[in-house]
Order: sequence, then C-alpha cells, then structure tokens
Amino acid sequence: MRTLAIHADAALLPRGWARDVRITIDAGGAIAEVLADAPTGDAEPVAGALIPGLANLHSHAFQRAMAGLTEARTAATDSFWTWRELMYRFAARITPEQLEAIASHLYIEMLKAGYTAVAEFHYLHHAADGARYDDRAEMSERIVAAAAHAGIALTHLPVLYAYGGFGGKAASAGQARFLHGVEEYLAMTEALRSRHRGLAVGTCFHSLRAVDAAMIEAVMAASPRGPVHIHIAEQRQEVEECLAWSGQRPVAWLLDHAKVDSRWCLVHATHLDDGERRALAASGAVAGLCPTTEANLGDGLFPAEAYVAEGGTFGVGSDSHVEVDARAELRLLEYGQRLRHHRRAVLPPDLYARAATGGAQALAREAGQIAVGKRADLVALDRARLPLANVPDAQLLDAWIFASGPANVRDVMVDGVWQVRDGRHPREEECARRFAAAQAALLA
Ligand code: NGQ
Ligand code: ZN
Repeated sequence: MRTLAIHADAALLPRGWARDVRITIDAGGAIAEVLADAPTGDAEPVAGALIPGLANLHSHAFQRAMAGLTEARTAATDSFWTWRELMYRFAARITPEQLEAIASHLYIEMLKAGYTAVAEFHYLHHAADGARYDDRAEMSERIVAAAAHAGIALTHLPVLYAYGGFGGKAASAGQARFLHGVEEYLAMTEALRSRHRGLAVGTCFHSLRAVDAAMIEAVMAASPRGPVHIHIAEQRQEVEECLAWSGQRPVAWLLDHAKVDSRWCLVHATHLDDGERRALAASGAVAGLCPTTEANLGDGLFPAEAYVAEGGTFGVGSDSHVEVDARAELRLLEYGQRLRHHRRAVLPPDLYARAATGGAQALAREAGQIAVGKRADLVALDRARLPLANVPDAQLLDAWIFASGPANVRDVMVDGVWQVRDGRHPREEECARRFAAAQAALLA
C-alpha cells in the first residue's frame, strides 16, 4: 500500500467537527497528517462525513447464528440461566467450518454498521466432548481467518475457562468445549502470537465463576502486556453467589485480587455498589457495556450516569449479536439512563467519541480518534440521505443514533484500506450464503 490522501467536507476530530479535512495515511495504514480547512488538491474525495470507526469490544461470534431463536419462554421463569442452557446446546454443535462461516458474515455486518475493530471473547476451543483438535488453536484460527476475510481489525481474546462456578466448582458437560488449565492456555496463546506476527492476542478470563485467584495470578505473571478482559457482575444471582463464596461482591473481589488498571476491560459490570463504581472509575479500566444483550438477557442497568461523572471509561460491544448496530448500543445506553432517572439527555453529548476511545483502549488498538499516529479506521456517514440530510455537523451523531432509519454507513476504512464502499462489501453475498448454509445445518 502506498501513501493515500483523502478529503472530506466534514470530519470529527478530537477537538470537535472540522470542515474541509484532508487526511494523509501512510503506507502502514496509520494517519500521518490531518489538515482542516484544506483544499482537496490531489486527495481522493470522500462522500459523507467522517467519524472515527468504533471498536466492538465484546463479541461471541457463534451466537449470531442463534440470535432471535431463544425468545420463546422455555421455563416457568425464563432467565439468563435458561438462555445459557440453550446457548450451550447450540455451541456444542458448531464445527470449525461453521464458526468461520458465521464469524465471516458477522464481521462484514459489523463493518457495514460502522464497527472497524472487534474483540472476540473466544471460548469455543475444543470439540464438544472436550477432545482436543489436532491443532489446539483450530477454533482460534477460524476466527483469525474470518476477520482477515472480512477485513475487520481483530483483537483476539482466547478465554481461560476452568471451572463451572465460584469456589472451583466442577464444570458441567455443556462446558467441556471451553476448558483449559493454565499451562495449556498459555501455550495456545503463545502459539497464536508466534504464528501471526502483528495479531493482537489478549488475555481473557471468562468470569470469576470460571477461574480462581491463583490462575489469575499465574496468567497475569506470564502476560505483562496487552488487554485483559473478564465478564463480571452481570447477573444478580452471580453477585449473591460471589458473596456467599467470598464475602465480597465480584468487582470488589477482583479489585482486591488483581491489579486492575487501564489494560483491563470489565465486561458488563452491571451490578456495582457505590464503592465499587467509584473504584472502577478510578482504576482506569474500561467498562465493557453491551446494552442490547444486557436488555435481552434481563441483566440490569449499569449505573452509567454516576460512573461517567466520576471519570469512568467505557466502550460498547454487541456480545450475543441480537443487534449488530453501534447506534442501537449507544441509544439503549442513553435510554436506560433516561428510564432510570426520569430525565432526558443524561449522558454527555460526546457519547460516541467516548465509546470510540474507550473501545480502542479495551482492544489496545491505537485508534478511536482521527488524529496523527492513530490507525486509519474511518467511517463515512451518508448525509445525502434522510434522516441525516438536513442535520448540521454538531447534531449529526445525535441524528444518526436517535433518528433511526437506515445505517447510512457509506464507506468504511480499516488500517487505511476501504472495506465497504457505497454501503457494500465485496464479499457480502458469498459470506451470507456460507452463513445461511452453516445456520441451516446447525438448526437441522
Ligand atoms: C457467554 N454471555 O459466555 O457467552 C456469556 C454467558 C456465562 C453473556 N454473559 C455465559 N452475555 O456468562 O456463563
Ligand atoms: Zn460475553
């Protein structure tokens, strides 16, 4: 790739909207220069308003193929836990080929929705009975291949999952695909790092239900760099079980037993008391919020207003992929706060910019802003069409998030390469066919 220059009528820079913006991108896909009030010159004109691409900080790709298929009541009280049983049954059937097909299609959907990077929280490691594939990283390789095929930036998060519940409870049969000991886990992450130079491979603990303190310590000692993700405090039952086991709430326990800092992303963190919320905000960690999934699973409401007021960092993820739409996550994040506090416009107006920088932090990716040194991960919104057509720059993102309508994502660039042009991805039909075939086989 050679140096590329593009020019947009409007672009969202760290200091706000600017006009006539010329962006130079170096051969490695990083932003080399940003000039406002600049002539087009020999730059490639971009139709639409440029915003930094958003990182989707939490994905379980395989769950896209079961989205919408778990909505009928299956028990007297349907819950997260009854959903999880259905999810395990579905997960048990997925082959490596099917995972690659599902993820390829999903990642194209993400690009078309304006996500330029994804953190894949990956725990489907082995065959259904726990038997190892010849290549123990087989399923990870399928995720890596899918991301490359779609052209989305990947932060791969192989998950350490060892137990079935707090206090080292034995795992259930439905969890056999997920399980590792520390040594095998570290060997797999090492193999992935050495096979794929330049691939971001992070550290991941499924939840406090799935690991113990010694495991967290051992894995962290062997992983001095890179992002660290964990599911935490998503369900009230989980908080109660953690209290019964340890005398502490989950986030308080984690803050006590690990050095939680800006490398960490605490996914969900729904149930926080005031002290946990303040400590999490002060830690510099990212709260990984997945509002549409959290609503779908009946998790609860993250205390976003207070957390953000206390300087807390957050990003968003589509998690179980009941929606693959960044707008939906941000809209529901704000609406949850309105419903809780009986007010309007609760979160700060730069909601999108905060989610973009927080998401980039969670992926440990130099991205999330249109600025020199950042990756050229860019989204051009189509303001030739309603509902964006008549909206001034300062309200463009409000209209995009809150006025519904088509995605209006016109062009999407990742690492300096256009992946979506005029709303289309060159591999979308092929990947949709493969997804449909994989899903049909899984549902048969
Ligand atoms: C997961 N998903 O690992 O896919 C989880 C459910 C669990 C969400 N929490 C399973 N949304 O937490 O044990
Ligand atoms: Zn999750």
